[in-house]
Amino acid sequence: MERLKIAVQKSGRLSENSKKLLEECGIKFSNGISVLKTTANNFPVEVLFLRDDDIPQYVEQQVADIGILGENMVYEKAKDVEVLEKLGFASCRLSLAIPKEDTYTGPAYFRNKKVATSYPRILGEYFLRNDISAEIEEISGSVEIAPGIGLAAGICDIVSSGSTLLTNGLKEVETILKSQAVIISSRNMSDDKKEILTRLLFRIRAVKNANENKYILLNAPESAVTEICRILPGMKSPTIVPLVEKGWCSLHSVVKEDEFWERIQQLKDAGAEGILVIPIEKMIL
Ligand code: PRT
Ligand code: ZN
Repeated sequence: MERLKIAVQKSGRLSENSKKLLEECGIKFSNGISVLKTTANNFPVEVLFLRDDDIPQYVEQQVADIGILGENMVYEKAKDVEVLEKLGFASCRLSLAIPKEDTYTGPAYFRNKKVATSYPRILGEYFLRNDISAEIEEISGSVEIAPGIGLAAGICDIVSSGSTLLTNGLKEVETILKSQAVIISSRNMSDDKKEILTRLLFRIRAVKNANENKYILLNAPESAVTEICRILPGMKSPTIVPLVEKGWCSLHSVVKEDEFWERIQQLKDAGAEGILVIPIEKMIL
């Protein structure tokens, strides 16, 4: 039987979440894990462990059928692959940064200056779009030290908390790309593999929806129900169950994780009490 080959990062920032995602999809891996690949024993997939930089090329060449990696790497490598799904982890941005004591004058600041980066293609396209001629110095690691050692005037690198820039005396001045982990796929796949991929994507979306939402239960006086339903749209609309106490009911719904705190405040203001928030295991829309 054919198996869908999935490329994931061997060791790095994407590894744990990539493996966790597949496990949350109910995929179990046999114990005989070799360093390079492992086979699932309850779903027709095989996982290849690779450096993230190599994943786009391997997917293009169909060594792997799909891959999990950061959008930054997908766009930098610019291989002929398709981006199928955003996964909601490893969020970061690719930004330009300059010494913190310098005054930033807009993208023109970089005109005729040298900028160090591991992302020459994305940066080159950015300068082209902004009609800036600057020199791009490609380096593969520790980009943030380049201005300090006099190698470049500024840098273009991945930023997440910003603390690396801070400790190196740099400030972020432009965001070129926002990135998160995505699934890419080869453009040529057998019908059998496409079918496995469809089943896998169904599971991934259920896991992703569950992670992005919370189940919420609350008590409210009947007079507040209309207002609360407006705040909590739910999957279709909230479920309302009457309480034994007259004039009160319990409302059940789903709330987005990233709107959660804002919604809770609105619910309290509308008269909700006894609010319970529960993680969702899987969510199929
Ligand atoms: O060995 P391999 O080539 O597989 O791994 P790698 O070392 O090239 O990649 P890795 O594991 O560092 O990152 C993999 C992917 O994670 C990246 O391509 C991004 O999509 C994503 N990601 C998310 C990050 C970060 N956050 C991140 N903070 N990648 C790198 N960083 C680095 C950044 O380069 C800088 O040095 O962390 C530093 C900045 O972090 P803050 O928090 O100080 O701003
Ligand atoms: Zn890498």
